[in-house]
Order: sequence, then C-alpha cells, then structure tokens
Amino acid sequence: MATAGQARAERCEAGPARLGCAYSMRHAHAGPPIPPRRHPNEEAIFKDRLRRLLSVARAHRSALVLTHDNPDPDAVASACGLAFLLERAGGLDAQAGYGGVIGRAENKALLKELDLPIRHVGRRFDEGYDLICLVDTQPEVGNYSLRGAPFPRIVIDHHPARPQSARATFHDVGGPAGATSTLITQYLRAARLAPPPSLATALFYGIKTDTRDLGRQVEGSDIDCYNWLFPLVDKRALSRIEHPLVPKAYFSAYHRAYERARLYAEGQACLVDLGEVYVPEIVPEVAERLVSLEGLRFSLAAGTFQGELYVSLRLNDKRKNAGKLVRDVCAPMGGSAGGHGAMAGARIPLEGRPAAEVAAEVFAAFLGAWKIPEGPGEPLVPQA
Ligand SMILES: [Mn+2]
Repeated sequence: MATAGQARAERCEAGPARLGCAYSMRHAHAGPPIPPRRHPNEEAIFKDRLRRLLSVARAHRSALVLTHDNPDPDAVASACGLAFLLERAGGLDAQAGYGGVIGRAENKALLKELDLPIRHVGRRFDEGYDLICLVDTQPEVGNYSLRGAPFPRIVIDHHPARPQSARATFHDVGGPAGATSTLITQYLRAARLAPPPSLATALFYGIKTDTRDLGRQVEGSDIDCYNWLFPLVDKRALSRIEHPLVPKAYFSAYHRAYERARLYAEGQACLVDLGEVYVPEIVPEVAERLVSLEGLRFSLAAGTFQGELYVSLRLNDKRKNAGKLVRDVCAPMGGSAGGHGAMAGARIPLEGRPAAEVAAEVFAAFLGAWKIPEGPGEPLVPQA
C-alpha cells in the first residue's frame, strides 16, 4: 500500500500543471531537471577510453601534465588528477605543471591547504619529459607555457573541440562535461582508483567552481562525479579554501572596479577597465561579480598585468557564445583566447601600445557585437 509520502511524490512527478505542487510550480521556470547520473553507457565508454589512454602513455617514461596559464581550480585539479592516474595506472613518472600565476585567494588556498603536487614551469621546455599532456585547454588555444615543446600527445578538455586537437594521439575534448575535473574523475573511476582526500577535494572543487555549484553548464556526469567524490572530500580543508584571507590589494581592486564600472544600453551591459591589476585573476573575478547585476546581458572586465591586457567576458545571454565572441574579437588583436558558453577570457600582448587604448578598442568591439553604441556609459555606482 502506498504511503502518503509516496503519493505526494507521485503527484509531484505527474507535473505541476495538472495536480498542483507548490515546489514544482516555483521552480517550473528552471527547465527540466538534470538527472544526477551518468549516461548508461558511460562506464563502458570510459573503460575503453582509459585503455586507449594508457596504451599511449605506457610507451613513455616521464610525463609532464600541463594546463593553461594562470590556472583556475578545474585546471589545477585536472592536471594533478591526470598525473596521479598516469603514475598509478600507467606506471610512469608524472608531473603536473602550469605557467603564469595563481593569484586568486581561493586558488592559492587550494594549493596550500591541499599541498597539491603541481609545479610552476618556466617558458623553456625541460627535455627530461618524453610525454606532454594538456588538460583544460587545447593546443590551438595557445594559452599555455612551453610553446616550444613537442605537440601534446594526450589532450583532455571539456571546452568545445578544436580541429588541431585531433592531431594528439589521444584526445578527449568537447565533453559534454561542465568541468575537466569531471572527465578526469571518470577516468579514475574506470581505473578503479580512489583519489586521496587532497586530490578528491581538488577535483570536487574544480567541478563546483566551473559549474557554479552545479548551476551553470552542468551535465548529469558532473552531478554524478560530484556525488561520487563527496565522501572523499576533506571538508575542513574545503572550507578554508572557500573562505580564504585576502591581501589589502584585493579591496583596492574591487573598490576601483565598482568606481570605474560603466553601464550601457540601460543596464544591459557592464564594462570596466581595471587598469593595472595586482594579479590577473582579479579580472575574471570582477567580471563574474558584475554579471550578477539584475537585467544585465553581459559583463566585460579588462586589466593589465606584465605587459598584457587580460579580458574576461561573462554572459547571461544564452543566444550568444562567450568563447566564440572572445576569439572573434581578441584573436585579430594578437590575443590568445579560451572559454565556452557563458564565460571566456583572453590575453592580448600590448607590444608597447597604451593599455587604455587597447582596452577601449576591445570594449568597442564587444559593444558592437550587441549593436550597442559606444560612449562613456553611465557609472554603475553614482559618483559622490
Ligand atoms: Mn574548466
């Protein structure tokens, strides 16, 4: 005999339109729920992919697992995860590496709290490695160090597939997955390898941040891997990562961001040139913060660090693709760009040009993409 609870659950599943269920009604605008499970064939698919990945890897001794410069948590976690997999399942020596800087307080805390075995690599390639792997980016994007290194043999990335990636002996690109950490977790699961708490925490945090707490560009596999990792996560460390201490410069940067931010087209766009920034990662962070403004279609932040202009775009507008937009605007200006649906970024070498001039050029191009006229805009915060 069905209990009252079961009956209620059945009514909810039957749909709000016919039977009325307050919760379903309230969330009806959110679209169909994403099933928190993997595709039925996913286990078999990743077993097969793992076999092919390892057969490529095992022909080598020593791997460098590289990710994009100024890596975010998903990039760091994926690099450490693939290095772990290659060591444990492939029997290779493997080192995770990145270029650029890790500046954002949460990301610094990620490395420090978990003591992750990832190393900063110089621009010159160390000949000691005989296998180059690339995660969370693809060869064509060009946003990683060691450009003189051999073409990566293994490429794993959830961003849309680029044609050049097919040149890698093993490539798993384009997902669908909200995070590269999800793909790496699936390989670990296929290999029956339980990650140690520090790696599990990093992968979990990678999925959490790239999908904005499973709320943006999320797939069933992300939710499934998030749940699988959860019991392995070091919760105290995670809490310290998510609530880090920040330097004074952080508050100045935000102060300047709010002061300089300009609204266009009656608040549909918010653009800000932060000028010189203390770490490049403050640029995407500010873009991410500003996109939460009511009624906004996109936010765009720019900032200068060590002779390069960093640009970050965030969209609420589902009709446009951030990755494509940023590539279209920044590539002709000599920039390297990466990103996907709702978030993307680029860095453009200034080559002696004034940063403000290049930023203005970039802003004009993005406003043009939305057919918004250029101009000074309205201040986000009324000036005293
Ligand atoms: Mn990612």
